[in-house]
Amino acid sequence: MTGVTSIDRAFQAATARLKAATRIMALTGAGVSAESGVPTFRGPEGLWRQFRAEDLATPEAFERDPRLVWEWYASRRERLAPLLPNRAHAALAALEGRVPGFLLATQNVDGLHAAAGSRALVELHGSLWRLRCVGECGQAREDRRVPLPELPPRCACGGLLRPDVVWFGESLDAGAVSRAFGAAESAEVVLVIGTSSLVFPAAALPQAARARGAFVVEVNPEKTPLSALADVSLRGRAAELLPALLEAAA
Ligand code: BJW
Ligand code: ZN
Repeated sequence: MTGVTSIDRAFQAATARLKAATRIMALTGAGVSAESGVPTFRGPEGLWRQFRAEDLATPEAFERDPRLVWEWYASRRERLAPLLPNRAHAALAALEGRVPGFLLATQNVDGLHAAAGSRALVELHGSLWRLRCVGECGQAREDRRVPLPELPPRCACGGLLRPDVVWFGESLDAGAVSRAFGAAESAEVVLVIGTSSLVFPAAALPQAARARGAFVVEVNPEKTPLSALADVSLRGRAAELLPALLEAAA
């Protein structure tokens, strides 16, 4: 069969908008790191199939059993340590160099966007590579040791250290939220890549942008709650689709 398919048309519409835009925001989720070997949360192979979120990713779980929570986070750090950014991370880092008003807001805690060279970056849910003291001093600092010397790890002040990530029921960093919503308020195009669009407030970013007329492009192999709202939903894997899209828009 010849002729232009609706997939081609969607791809071309997204390309044209991206080419013309001077303010672009990208929102990423676990799917952008899937092709680097990082497991997603939801879905058939997802982390929440093996573990209950409320047993491990809540402040109550940490209070109840810090060692159990730390065993899970330590095993994720070990699995993550040798993994590398993929072509989707690289394409987003390159886009930052071409677009003056660019911001990448990620829900990921894996550090792979920074490893790919992204600097206009907001890590909405924190980082697996930073530990924060829940004791007196309250300090957070980068710690890339794998394995950690003791579980649960302790701060120099004697307090327990926790992963500096955002658990369910916890507030996101106010500065991170305000930068991300600021970008969503002014972006002409919003790219939403590899997220199930279920977790708030991150899922509200493209909604807010769309409400004031931004063009929303979703890249995801599966349908999500955002699909009905997005101007274009490109069905496919981030590491294949995103470089092609951003190269066509260069
Ligand atoms: C591919 C692919 C490939 C696969 N290429 N794609 C409003 C309404 C309803 C509820 C709430 C609301 N506001 C707040 C809430 C409560 C809650 C919430 O949203 N709950 C919903 C689940 C209902 N939110 C919160 O609690 C947040 N805090 C907050 O709002 O504070 C204020 C407040 C306080 C008290 C009470 C009320 C409000 C905090 C949320 C923190 C989320 N934390 C986690 C864990 C981080 C640490 C860790 O890693 O352990 O963050 S949960 C987990 O989900 C993680 C992720 O960042 C987040 C999002 O997941 P993501 O990235 O979308 O991954 P998946 O697996 O869901 O999806 C992967 C996608 O990739 C899929 O679509 C695949 O198809 C796709 N894919 N291969 C492209 N190759
Ligand atoms: Zn301390």
